[in-house]
Parts: sequence; C-alpha cells; structure tokens
Amino acid sequence: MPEEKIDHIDFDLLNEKAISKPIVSHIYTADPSAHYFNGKIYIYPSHDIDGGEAFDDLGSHFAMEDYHVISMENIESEGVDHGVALHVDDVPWAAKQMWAPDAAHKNGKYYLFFPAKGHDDIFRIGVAVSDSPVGPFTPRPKAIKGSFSIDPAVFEDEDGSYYMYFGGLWGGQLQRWRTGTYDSSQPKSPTAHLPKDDETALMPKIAKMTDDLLEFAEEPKDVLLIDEKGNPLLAGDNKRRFFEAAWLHKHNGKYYFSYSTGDTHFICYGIGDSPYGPFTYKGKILEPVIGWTSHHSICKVEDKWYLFYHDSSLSKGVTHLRSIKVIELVHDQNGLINAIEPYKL
Ligand code: FUB
Repeated sequence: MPEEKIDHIDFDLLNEKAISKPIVSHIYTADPSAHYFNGKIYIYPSHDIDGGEAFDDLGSHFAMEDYHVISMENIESEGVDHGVALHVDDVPWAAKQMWAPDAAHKNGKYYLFFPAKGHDDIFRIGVAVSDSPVGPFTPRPKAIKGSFSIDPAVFEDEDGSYYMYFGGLWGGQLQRWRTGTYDSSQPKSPTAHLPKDDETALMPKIAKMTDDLLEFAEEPKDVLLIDEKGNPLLAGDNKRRFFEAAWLHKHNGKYYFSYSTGDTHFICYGIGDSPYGPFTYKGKILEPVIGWTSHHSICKVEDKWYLFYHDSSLSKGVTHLRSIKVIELVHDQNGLINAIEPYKL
C-alpha cells in the first residue's frame, strides 16, 4: 500500500464537496462494520494511529493497537465514542496490527471478531466477548482454530446461522495460504504467491460459526465470484476481483457479497442465492475515495439501507489516518445497487 502523491489536491474544497462528513473527528477511524442492535446503531471500526512505521505494500504503517466502539442514536446524530473496547496488550496471542473488525449479537452477548498479527508475524482472527455492545470485550486466549488472513465479517442469516467471511491480499497474507498452510518464503514480498493474471483469482473465504460463535464449525471454503457468463473472475481482472473488506447483506431474499478491489480502489458487489455463493459480479458500489484503502459495511436502519465507509480527507490524504462516514445506499427496482460518487466534483 504505497504512499500517494497528493500535493495537487485541495482538501478544503474536497471536504466541502464530500457527500458526507466524518462520524467522529477527535480520533481517526476506518473499516466501519455497522450493526443495528436493539434500535441503536453501533459501529465497530479500526482505530487508526500513526505508529511511526514506514509505508510499504504490506501495510506495515497500519499499526493499530486497540478498538473503540462508536454508537449513534440515529443516522443523523453525532457519533459517540465509548473508549477502548479491546487493546492488543490484553490479547495473549496477538502482537500488533489490530485491523478491520466486525461484531455479532446472540442471546444477549456481543462478540467482537478481529484480525491481528501473532508473535510469529502471521495474521489470524480472534474473538472477544462482552455483555455490552460497546465492550469492554474479553478476548479468548487463542485465535479461532483454522483462521488466517484478515477482515472478518460475520453475517447472521434469517435461520439463525452465522457465517464468517474473511481474507485479504498482499499484507493480508491470503495468497500465502494457497496450499492450506502458511508459506513463509519471500517474507517481504506482498505479491509473491499470487496467481498469474490469466489464472482464477484468489477468492475470499467463508466458514459457518459454531453455536457459541467462538470457533469455525467447518473448514473455510472459497466464496466463488463469477462473471456474467458464469466464469470465475481472473487474478488479472483487478478492477473486479476480490482484494479485501468482505461484507454480506441480504435484501429481498438475495445475498449480496461486497468487497474492495484494493489496488483499483473500488467497492464492488455480486449477488447470489446462498450465503456460500457463487456470487455473480454486478458492479460498483463506491467509486475511489481519498486514501489508498476503501472498506465499508452495509446496514439497514429501520427501512433504509446505509453504506458506512471511510476516507482520508480529514487527515488531508494520509492513507493510514482515515475517518468513518455514512451515506444512504439505494437498491433499484431490479435489486441492483446505485453506485456512489463520494465527492460532488
Ligand atoms: O485497516 C487496515 C486494513 O486496511 C484493513 O484490514 C483493510 O481492509 C484496509 O482497509
């Protein structure tokens, strides 16, 4: 994830033209996973800091140490920061890089799912539990067995099943797990182990969760993303293939899998008939934002859908100092999503 040349951008103008403002501006936040629990909006974001790490394509400059939960009474109201909900120092298996989390609610308990690098420099996914949606969360002593890579998103289906989607390329290490074990060769390369451009792209992963939401109930499987002809998206199709930031929502009985294309900076989606896919590519949800990364969630609040996303406009383009935002998301009469331009330029 390289630093960008952004000298030419007028950030005051851009902030004026942005379609929405940061939900909080006293801290930097990113990767907003939003949920509507008990009539209130809760957002589980990354908490961006400048940890002093050099920029690289492995994302070492994303050196986050803790999570804060942000709540909103309604979609127009101010975001309220509930303080530190979980710190890396309290997670026995984790060493650094508390990246994009998500949360779920079941039987009066709240579950925070989060990726972090272990002491062996390998990303895994952990879970922490609380009686309150805003924490503090108590982490499990070990990461979820069989977990790897980053960006967990946990979807509750209407039959009460919960599924975790996850995975991320480059610094997210998904490409190192192609044989089922971690390939530690060429440790500094973000792109070694990727498929060739004319090969099938690496797909995100899905695993059904156990009833207590603490472990995988099955081996993670590929989530197949296909084009309009039914062919898997190719690795070289980087304007459409999966990179990171998996999310799942269900609308009118259809499953919508959305994700970031990473190095082409789009949020895209596909539609399917099962939580496992396949998902047929349908288009873009969000055009590129200021900053290298794009990461979102889609949440229904009363009768409207909203896109929670982030950009780096508040920090004037510092790619690892981002701010969470929200805008209404519209499904048209055919169930397709109207793409959003984040700035009215
Ligand atoms: O916030 C760190 C990483 O940046 C996330 O895990 C990715 O999805 C990207 O937003």
